[in-house]
Amino acid sequence: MSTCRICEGPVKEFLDLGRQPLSDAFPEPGGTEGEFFFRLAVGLCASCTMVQLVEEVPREKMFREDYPYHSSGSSVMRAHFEATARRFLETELTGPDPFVVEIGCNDGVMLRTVSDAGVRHLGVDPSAGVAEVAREKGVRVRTAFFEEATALDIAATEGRADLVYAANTLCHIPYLDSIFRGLDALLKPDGVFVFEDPYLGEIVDRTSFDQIYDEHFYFFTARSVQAMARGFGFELVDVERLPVHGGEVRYTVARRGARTPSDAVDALLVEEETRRLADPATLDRFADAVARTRDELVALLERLRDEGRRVVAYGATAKSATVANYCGLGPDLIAYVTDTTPAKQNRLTPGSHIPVRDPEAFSAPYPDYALLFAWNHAEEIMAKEEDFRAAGGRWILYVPDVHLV
Ligand code: DWN
Ligand code: SAH
Ligand code: ZN
Repeated sequence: MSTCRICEGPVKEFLDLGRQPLSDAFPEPGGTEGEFFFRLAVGLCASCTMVQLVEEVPREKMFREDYPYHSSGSSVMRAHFEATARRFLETELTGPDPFVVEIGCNDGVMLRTVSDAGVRHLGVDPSAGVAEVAREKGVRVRTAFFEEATALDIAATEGRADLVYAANTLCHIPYLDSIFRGLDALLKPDGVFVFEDPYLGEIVDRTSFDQIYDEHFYFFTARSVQAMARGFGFELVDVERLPVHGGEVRYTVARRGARTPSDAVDALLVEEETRRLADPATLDRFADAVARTRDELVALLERLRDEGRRVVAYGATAKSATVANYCGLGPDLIAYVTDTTPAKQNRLTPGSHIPVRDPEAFSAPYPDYALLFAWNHAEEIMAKEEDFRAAGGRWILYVPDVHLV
């Protein structure tokens, strides 16, 4: 039994996904000796209900100079973050000389719109390569891990913030006690902290177990976020469901008593209670469903191989490291993975060592089947790759279950 990173309560493991690599470290062909592995397992805190990894990977191993993920690689995500920025400009950032800080700004996908509007902002991201790309877009960035010390320094040098925002980043940070002490120092008295991350309710509904990998340490719910916020002197005041990345929730947290919680908070809490989202039995059923998906996916891929079909994968996502390593997928079952990210191309997938090829490889010639690792971008990708299906190709999906499209 491990100890909860939030409340020190007992954490009971409910799913073991085995030995896993760093999900965003793509070795060069012939350069696989030094790969780092850890045990990927998830548990539920019996006390505060926070779902979390049982083992923590050192942050410097994951978020480095050459961190390959660029948020702007999807047109749907670019539109999502532009709309998010515009909403903030009309709501939280309307006072005199407003100031917004983004934790994990990556390549500036959200802050570029804030910068273009001439509003004072600062991104914080430890991955120097993507931070530099943000700077090229006119975004101000500090290459650093956001934590208490960083927040104190920002508050001292730039003043306090009206809004702190984090997308797909807070769930990456085990040390949330330090983050909340930092927020307390950095936010104005009525400032808010807004963050959005994959929602445990969706992960359970869709058996999207590939949301579990080294970088995703926490799997939030309204209940666990409410408990966490209270524990740190804050309060959950709003929730909003988002369709991106397979289903997320955007949480708004304020200082206790500073804002009136919306009806949406209660509604989501009641929904979670009714469906028993934090019950050990619910999570045990999820673990059974994960094993079934693995068995069905492996059976399908082995049958296609035995029939001589040509199968590739689409999108060398961080998520796919979990699928490939948990299911034992290698180059014998998947000829290559195609991906638009130059830093991933001509390298191998982490742990599973499937070659990564550029998008041109996909149509030259089209394969018989394509396993959609980037299933969260299905609409965008299927629209772009219409010719693949027109040529007789079929998509293989494993979310919410194994099926062909
Ligand atoms: O939380 C995280 C999310 C936001 O991004 C990070 N920990 C890491 C990363 O996770 P991911 O790699 O699973 O994210 P995506 O957005 O599902 O990755 C999509 C991948 O597919 C990228 O490598 C780009 C590629 N891609 C492509 O080849 N063609 C994407 C699109 C839209 C395309 O058309
Ligand atoms: N916000 C973007 C990026 C998500 S990827 C989006 O939604 O697409 C997660 C990002 O968090 C990476 O760029 C990583 O470098 C950054 N990150 C990880 N730990 C961090 C920390 N402690 N402080 C700030 N950024 C962090
Ligand atoms: Zn706990």
